Amino acid sequence: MTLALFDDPPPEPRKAREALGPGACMLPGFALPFVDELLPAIEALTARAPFRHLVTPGGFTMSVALTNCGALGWTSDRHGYRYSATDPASGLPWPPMPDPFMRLAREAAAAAGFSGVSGFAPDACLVNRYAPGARLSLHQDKDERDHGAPIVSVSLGMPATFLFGGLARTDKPARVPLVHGDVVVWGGPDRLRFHGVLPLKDQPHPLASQLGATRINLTFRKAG
Ligand code: MD3
Ligand code: FE
Repeated sequence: MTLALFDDPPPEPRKAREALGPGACMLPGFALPFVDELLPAIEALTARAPFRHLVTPGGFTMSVALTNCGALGWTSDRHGYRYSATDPASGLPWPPMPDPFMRLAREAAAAAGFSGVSGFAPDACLVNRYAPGARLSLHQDKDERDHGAPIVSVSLGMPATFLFGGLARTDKPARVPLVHGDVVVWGGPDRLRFHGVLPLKDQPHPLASQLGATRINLTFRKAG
């Protein structure tokens, strides 16, 4: 039997706020005070708009399952990627953005220095669900109309390794470990950096027990 636990180096002490780039900032544990409100809201919204595995324009089925809430939702099929006001699976509008989602996104953006005129006003929240082995290959988020607004990302459940690349696909990405409750805010000069997620490990003792052997990532965007 292998106990991978003992092979890992000791964890670095975690700061309250850590710059990942000139416009990218990690807020360790920032979402923890919101978790008790986020989990039932995720349950409710996925009852209306269930997780699904989308097909990419290239014909691959994504290993990450996703759904959306808010006025716009990101979707993909053989014809391309786009934001849509309705869920293609039901023809209905996406569920509205739950209140605690919006509060968390706005507070995190403000804590990272993206307060703007009246603060971050996301109109889309993409909800990604990772089972062990699921991954997200390097990509840019550029389907949003306004690249001036930041993106707020919230990690829940099992830990993952985030890949933070450069403005060219070939730039060697940095590895950023993300755990339950971590929030990352990306904007300004870092907004169009390539990024991805390494295949999720099957961690035997997930800290966030209510989510079981899964990781959920919320990304808040101003898409329209
Ligand atoms: C870095 N999701 O859904 S969000 C995605 O963990 C996506 O599910 C990842 O990438 C996940 O598109 C991570 C983090 C993220 C979002 C936008 C970025 C990182 C970014 C834009 C620029 C640079
Ligand atoms: Fe992305």
